[in-house]
Amino acid sequence: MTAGSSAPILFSETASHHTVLFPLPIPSLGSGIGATSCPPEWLFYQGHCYAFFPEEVQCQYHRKGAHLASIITKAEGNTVARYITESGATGHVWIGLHDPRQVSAQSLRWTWTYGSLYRYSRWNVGEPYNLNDSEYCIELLKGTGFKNWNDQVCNRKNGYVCKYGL
Ligand SMILES: [Ca+2]
Repeated sequence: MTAGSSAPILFSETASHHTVLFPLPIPSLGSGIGATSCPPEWLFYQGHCYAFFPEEVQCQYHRKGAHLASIITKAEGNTVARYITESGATGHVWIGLHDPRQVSAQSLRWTWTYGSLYRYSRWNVGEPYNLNDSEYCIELLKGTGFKNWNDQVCNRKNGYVCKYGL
C-alpha cells in the first residue's frame, strides 16, 4: 500500500460497506442463547420468533424454549394470522391458551402455556362455548383467517404455532 493520504480512508469506507451489506454468515450465531435472529422459515416479530407446523409435535421438539404461541395484542394476532396463512395452513391451528384445570364451563380460567398474562382475547362470535364441558384448548379458526379464537376439545388434530423469545 502506498503512503497516499486518501488510501486509508478509502479502505475504511470499503470495509464498512462490506460489513453492512455483506455480513459473513456465521451459523453458530443463528441459534441458541445470544441469537439475534430467527432460524430460517421462522417469523420474527417484536423480539420473538414464530413458526407454524402442520402436524402435532411439541414445540420444544422444534426449538428448545419454544412453546405454543401466546397472542398478547391485536397487532401480534394479525401478524401471526398473516404468517400462518402464508405458510399454507389447511385447518385450524392451536395456540397456547388453555384451561389446565378443565373443571367446567362455569369456572373457566384461561391460562397461557408460558409466561404471559391472559388479558387480550379475540373470541369468535359465540365463543368460548365449552360444548359439553369438554373444550379447554384454544384454536385459531381458519375461516377467520386465523384471527379469531375458539375453545376446542384438546385432542383434536390441528396444526400449531410455536413462539420463543430471543
Ligand atoms: Ca368452542
